[in-house]
Amino acid sequence: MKKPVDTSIEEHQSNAAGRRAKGEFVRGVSGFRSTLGDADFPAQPGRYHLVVALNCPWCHRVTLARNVLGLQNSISLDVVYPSRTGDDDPAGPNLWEFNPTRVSTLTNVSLLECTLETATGKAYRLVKQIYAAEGSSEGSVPVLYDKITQRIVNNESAEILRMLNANATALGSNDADRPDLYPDKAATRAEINVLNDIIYTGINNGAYKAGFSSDQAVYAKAFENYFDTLAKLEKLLASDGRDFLTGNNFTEADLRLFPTLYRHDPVYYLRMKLNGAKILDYPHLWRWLCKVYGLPGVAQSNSLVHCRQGYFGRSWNNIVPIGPFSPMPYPEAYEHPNLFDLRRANPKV
Ligand SMILES: N[C@@H](CCC(=O)N[C@@H](CS)C(=O)NCC(=O)O)C(=O)O
Repeated sequence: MKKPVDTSIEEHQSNAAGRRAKGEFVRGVSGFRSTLGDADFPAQPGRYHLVVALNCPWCHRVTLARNVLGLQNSISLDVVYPSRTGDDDPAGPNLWEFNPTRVSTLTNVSLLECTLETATGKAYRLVKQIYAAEGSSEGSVPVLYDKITQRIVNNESAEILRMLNANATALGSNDADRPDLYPDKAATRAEINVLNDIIYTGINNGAYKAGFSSDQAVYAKAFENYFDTLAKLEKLLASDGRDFLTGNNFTEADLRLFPTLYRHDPVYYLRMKLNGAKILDYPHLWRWLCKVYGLPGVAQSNSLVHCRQGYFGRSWNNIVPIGPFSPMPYPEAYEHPNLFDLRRANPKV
């Protein structure tokens, strides 16, 4: 019997070609789905490696997990340049490239987070070459890579983040205060699973369905679903003023919501045509966003320069919008201790 699709992880692929032909953006399914902690890939400190693009929200899930779980010293990390190769590249367009000297058109200097490829020993220029070494034609990030067997373990962010949490101690985390992102309690897991599903469909992937589909009706439906889901989450946080989506503790559900909301005001509002509202317009989601941004390791897990540089490629003439200015530039806005109260007192601030 065919395994049912877990819609908190990936999209139904039924009639994907037909839907794509009509203009719908349909995310494909990741091909590498091995389990960290199995006999083939035992959890050990120093053995595993992540390849990420900091603008990619799926990669943001795994850099967040690595940081909040205290795995920075036990899992190595390479960062690609946020814009992919152009038509003039000898290997072809739209490929993730390791290029720490490439100059950002936004900052006029190279991006200090970008690295060479350091996992395979071959110093590949392209992520695609890591896949090609295993006979795969995929090219997506994130990639969880085993430096001992020189194999890709997994390239599905939802699974990578769950595996990092489950194996954090064996992987080398000695952070006694780290959160348990998926606590072993049936009721909590059920709550997280429901949230993951609506967040993935309506928000994480929903943003792409809105911004990358070329069919007005598909866009309109995704737009509506995105803002309906935000309204639902705003209500949940407002119900008892809870800090996090499931109550007092930061879990996978919060972690999976964060990359999209972090990008919403500075990037998605414009790029994904999700201009129904800003996160600043939702007092409780804004409070939640600031709270999560302030958790140890979260601010260091990403860079808005990479996000802004990476999203406005060829279809946007490679010109990166300068704003937003109101109420203040990111990321300083997150750090403003009184912003939430200020806005409550005067909604025009
Ligand atoms: N299911 C994957 C999706 C990852 C994904 O779509 N990554 C994009 C960047 S945001 C990518 O690398 N696309 C290029 C490609 O697929 O070749 C996950 O969540 O890990």
